[in-house]
Amino acid sequence: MSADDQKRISGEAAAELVEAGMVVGLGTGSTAAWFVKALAARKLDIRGVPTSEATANLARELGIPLATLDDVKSIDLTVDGADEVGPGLSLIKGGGAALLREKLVWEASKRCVVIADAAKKVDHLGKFPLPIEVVRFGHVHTGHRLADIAAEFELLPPRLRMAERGVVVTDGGNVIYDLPSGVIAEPAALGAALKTVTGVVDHGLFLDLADEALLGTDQGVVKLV
Ligand code: ABF
Repeated sequence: MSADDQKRISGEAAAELVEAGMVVGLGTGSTAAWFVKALAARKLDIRGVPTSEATANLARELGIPLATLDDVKSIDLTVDGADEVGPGLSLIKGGGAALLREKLVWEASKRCVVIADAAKKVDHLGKFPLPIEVVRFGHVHTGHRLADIAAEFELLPPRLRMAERGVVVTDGGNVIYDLPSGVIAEPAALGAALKTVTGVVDHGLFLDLADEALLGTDQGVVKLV
């Protein structure tokens, strides 16, 4: 089974968790897109809260009624992808540059389910560079302070995320620095240290936020709790 097939079956399995009347957080990325497509096909009476403009556009195209996060008191269920699924359902997210809206939606949700292909499951976080969302104003100076934090954790300095058209800018108008780590030995300590840096909005460590993961594997969908 291809990675995309694994993403598809995990997204389709998550779509079956949704019930009529729910407010549903809609994740970002290619796995989450499979979930949104499968959810739309069910034509349930739900409201979706998108975690990115890209997901909002997809949901609109597919006819899913949308609400903003501030329109709703809480979210019943959020389904979203991840870059890495580590021990205790610790996650690295943000490869899709949507980590800030994702984390805000996750923290407003009663239940959060991660969907992913099998390769996303790792024994320890860090092979995927950790995305850090940084205010654009003075970001070069913020990047230098992030390099100091990285050195304290014996990690390489972060790199400004670029695309063909130039600097990657998030839906919120911020930039992303990616911290190559290899192994993040102390995710909670690293996350806390990053948040002390003026100019850092948030980072892609999602710790103690996921309630379960649905992994697409060659043997079918495996649930991790
Ligand atoms: C999003 O899903 C991002 O946080 C994460 O980077 C991405 C994973 O992308 P994909 O599902 O395309 O592998 O939530």
